[in-house]
Parts: sequence; C-alpha cells; structure tokens
Amino acid sequence: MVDRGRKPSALASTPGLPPQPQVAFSADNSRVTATLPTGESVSVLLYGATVVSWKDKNGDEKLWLSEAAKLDGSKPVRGGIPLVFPVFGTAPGHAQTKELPQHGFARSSRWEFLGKSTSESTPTPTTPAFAATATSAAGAVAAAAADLSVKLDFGLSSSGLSEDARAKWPYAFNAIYSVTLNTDSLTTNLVITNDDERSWECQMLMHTYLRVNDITSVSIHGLENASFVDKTTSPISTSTQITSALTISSETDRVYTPAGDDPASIPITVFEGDQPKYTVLRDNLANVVVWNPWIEKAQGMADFEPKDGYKNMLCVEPGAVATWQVLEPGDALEGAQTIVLGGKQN
Ligand code: TA6
Repeated sequence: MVDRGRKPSALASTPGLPPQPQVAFSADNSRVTATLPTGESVSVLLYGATVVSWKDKNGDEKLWLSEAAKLDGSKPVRGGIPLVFPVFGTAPGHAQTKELPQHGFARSSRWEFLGKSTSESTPTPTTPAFAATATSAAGAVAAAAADLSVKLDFGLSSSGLSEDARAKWPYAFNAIYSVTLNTDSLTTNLVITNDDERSWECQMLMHTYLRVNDITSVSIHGLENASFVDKTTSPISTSTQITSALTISSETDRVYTPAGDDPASIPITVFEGDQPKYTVLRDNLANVVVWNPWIEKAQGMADFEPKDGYKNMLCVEPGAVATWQVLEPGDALEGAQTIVLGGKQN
C-alpha cells in the first residue's frame, strides 16, 4: 500500500470532552471488558453472562475466581457472579424444572452482547460542578469521572438455549441482563419475560463470590433476626438468625429472608474486622444466600483452587428463591443487586 505523505493524524478526541469509558472484546470474542477513565474495570464472559472480574481504580480484584475455573464454556464458572435461573439448586419435586441441572441453564448458556451505554450525567467542562472541582487536569478527570458509569447489556432467549435445555424446559422466555460499573459500585440487573402462551414459574439468583482477605475476620450484618433455611443440616432445618452478626467458622449454606416487612430493602454489609468492605443492596430479591464451602467441600470440588481458597471468598447471593415466582404470559420479573464498596448505603 502506498504510504501517502501527510496522512491525517488519528482523530483527536473531541476537545474538552472528558475521557470516556472504554469497552473492548477479547480477541476470541469470549468476553467483554469495560474500563472507566479512573481505572475501574469489569469483565464479563458471554458464557453465562458471567462477571469474572471487577476491579477498583487501584486494580484490586473484588470477586473471587477459582484458579481452576473453566472459562472455556465447558462448565459453569467457579467464581465471579454466575447467574441462577430458572431454578435455584435442584427441584426434583417441581414438574417444570425437575429435569434441569443444578441452578438451571442461564449460567451455562451463551448470551448475546447487546451493547453498551455510558452515563449521560457526566459533568461537562462548562458545568459549575466540574468547574468547582476541576482545578487541575487530575481534578478534571476525577470530576468528570465521578458521574461516569458504563452499562453492558446481554440477552438470552429460548432460541439461544441448547437443544437439551429446551427439551427440559420448553417455555418461551426472554432475558436481559445488565452489568453497570460505577466508580464505587457494581450493579447487576436481570429482567425475565414470559413470551409463552402458558404461565410458568421460576427462581432467580445472582451467585456472587466476594473476595475477602481472611474469612475468619469476616462478619455479615443485616441478617439479624432473619429466618433462614440451613442446608448443612440433615434434614434441612429452618432457624432464626440470632441478633448478632453472622460469622463463618465452618461450612455455611443458608437461605436467609431478612426480617421486616420488606426483606429486599435491608442492606447486607460484609465487614472485615471493624471495616465495612461491601454493602449489598437488593431490588426485588427478598432472599440472601450465604455460602462458604469450608475445608471439606472445597477439597471435594475439582474446579475449586487453591483448596484453601475458602479462606478468601464468601458468597453473598441475592435471589428470589424461597418461593416460586409465577409469570403469566407477558409478565416480567426483575431483580437487581448493587454491591457498594465499603459501608456506603445509597
Ligand atoms: O448457593 C449455594 C449453593 O446452592 C450451595 O449449596 C453449593 O451447591 C453452591 O451453590 C455451588 O453450587 P455449584 O452448582 O456452583 O457447585
């Protein structure tokens, strides 16, 4: 190709427009990563629309991902935020979902990337808020970025399911999953619609593996006086959380319904020592599953590595799983979580 003289230089970014979020696909098109100008990032596999990484502006990872996690689509990801739909666990007595694998097909289906959008409320260089803060270039980026966020949308419908899944769950549905990265939080939002002429029922849950430094210094607040189903007992039992915070010192696998008239409105805060590390806010997800496999169960999972990784992870899983959500034809079910870094409770 003839190398023309005086080739036009790359288009300069629009003068005055603050740096914008970047969204990029991996070379093999298996994952999409969004990065904010201030350095925060989130990565999502199209397989299961599984968030596999969420980093703060310093590059510190907030999610736990097993070193043996399969990221090639051969099995659900061990870590990050797998999606659970249309069934939580297995439901051998539930006619519509009894044939499905544990936690349903959402986390093991290939989702379609629908696109990205960034926040509109970015303070422009002319707004007083920007001017007041932008006393330096760094201040300008921080001021502009303070409102910046990026949302990634993913879709799955009946036609996107494997033949096996469709044979086992033949209902028409559509799912839109949005992952929104802000400077101090990550929101995941799932909307399920019944596109069938028949009504069906489902459960949904966001199986979040939070990263912690030392599980023995962790306490979970917001579950006081909550009823819970303890799946580690045989037979499974129902109890009430004593008034103090929950600490983890053995295998823990509990389905909580926080106390009060609106269980979904209770913030769940994870402390390490006396410092709040994460606050999980929920929208329309009345239940919170708390899971740590501890030593023996971690040993028994081939894709759980390192084996002492149970010390550095805690699953806090917002969901609608204690009952079945009935969707009539045309109905929609929406649930969301926002994980805020620290103790900030929006
Ligand atoms: O959410 C807790 C739980 O239901 C546990 O009982 C445990 O089975 C965990 O999910 C992991 O399930 P998975 O199918 O990913 O191995």
